[in-house]
Amino acid sequence: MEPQLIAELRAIVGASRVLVDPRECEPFGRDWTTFWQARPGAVVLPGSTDQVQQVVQLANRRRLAIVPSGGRTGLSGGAMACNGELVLALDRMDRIIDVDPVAETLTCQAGAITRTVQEEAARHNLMYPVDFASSGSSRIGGNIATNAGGIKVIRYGDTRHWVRGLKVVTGAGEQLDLNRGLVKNNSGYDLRHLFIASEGTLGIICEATLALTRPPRGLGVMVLSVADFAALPEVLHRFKAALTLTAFEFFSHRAMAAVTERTGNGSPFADETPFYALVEFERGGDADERDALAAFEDCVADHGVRDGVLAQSQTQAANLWALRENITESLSPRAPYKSDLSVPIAAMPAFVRDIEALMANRFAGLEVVWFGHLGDGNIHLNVLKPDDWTTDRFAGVCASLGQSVAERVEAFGGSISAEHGIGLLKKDTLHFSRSPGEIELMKQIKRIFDPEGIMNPGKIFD
Ligand code: 2HG
Ligand code: ZN
Repeated sequence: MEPQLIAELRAIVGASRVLVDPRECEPFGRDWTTFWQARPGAVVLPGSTDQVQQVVQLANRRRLAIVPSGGRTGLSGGAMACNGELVLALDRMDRIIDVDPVAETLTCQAGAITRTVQEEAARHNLMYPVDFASSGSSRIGGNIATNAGGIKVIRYGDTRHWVRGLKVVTGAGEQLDLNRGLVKNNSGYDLRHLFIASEGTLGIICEATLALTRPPRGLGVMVLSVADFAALPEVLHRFKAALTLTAFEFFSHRAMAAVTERTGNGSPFADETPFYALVEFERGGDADERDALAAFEDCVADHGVRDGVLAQSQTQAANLWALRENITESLSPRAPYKSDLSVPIAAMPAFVRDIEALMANRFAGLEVVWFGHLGDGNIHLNVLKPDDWTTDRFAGVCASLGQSVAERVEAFGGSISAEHGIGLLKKDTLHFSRSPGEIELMKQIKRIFDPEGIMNPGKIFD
């Protein structure tokens, strides 16, 4: 990047807040994906919304592409800077600004770590309920920019449900204060929602006001072993009818084996079954536990459940959750191709059968690991890279696999991205989930907020 530009950036944020050494910059220019090489031109670390605005205004004058960067835990390449872009990293803007216990809201800078927000809410006997395995490193701005989902969506919805207000700097360099934390505001278009899931293509989220809720009095956790995936929708139905569920997750035996191999903790079951379900429910008292056991017995009698474990302590509950939450990390050494799909819940068994047939016919030899959020109709398809394949060879095959899977998703009435976003990974298959008219409107909206096209170019669409 030219020295004059670096000098101008340094004049805005301070000399030490602009990185230019490629080795120092590289980690800021990538996320958790493995298919692309990060090559950022420089990294800028602003400390305030005003500094963000000045950087964006400078980038407009110089036609400089910006990649916004939060916790860099994304799985679709939305935060990859591969073409000498300026990475605008929110790492320093991580302050909790205010908690309002009456309105039950928390206001923070966009770089606040998800877990810090959850802990701050808990200090006020409140809860920020959006949660996922990467909560310890993901940041609120990135969660909002991707409308992150996670493990509690069945009960609490995704990030969008919890955003009461946003302070943003648009791609044109204007500061906007969107919805100002209000519950009720029917004064025209709600621009806040355009920024949620915009993946950094419209501007930069600098501050957020999040709604909080009251935590449940207690939680129960069970893991069930299941002979056949096809049984799971009915098992979900039975448990939903009996209890207030806060999670209903599933994973295949292959997924659990990856975790038990990695952590050294054994399976809770003596006998292996192809699939397992983790059920978490609100537990106000013993009656809820009795209802859970009755639902379990019902499912053993009629719905293909073979065995079950009910946590008797918080430690046991955490150990059962670890079987699910450690899957991504346990698979990471195999650099998997990931697809986060959704289809209607009732169609999930037929969809899984269909994709298994596709894999057997056209991609034989590639190993598939299934897991996900059954209660949300959200399946995570992970395909492991064979050890002796190069990343390029694997990426090529996965591009073709991605097209075939997206065709099947469309046929089943689903979405090619349930929670990770489009980024670089899915932009070639966006048209399987969105109509040409919708894509054209999205492009027009981008041009309004970002007339010079400097904000995260090439993400979501070209
Ligand atoms: C999860 O549900 C995350 O654990 C990651 O969305 C999914 O690694 C994945 O494919
Ligand atoms: Zn997920």
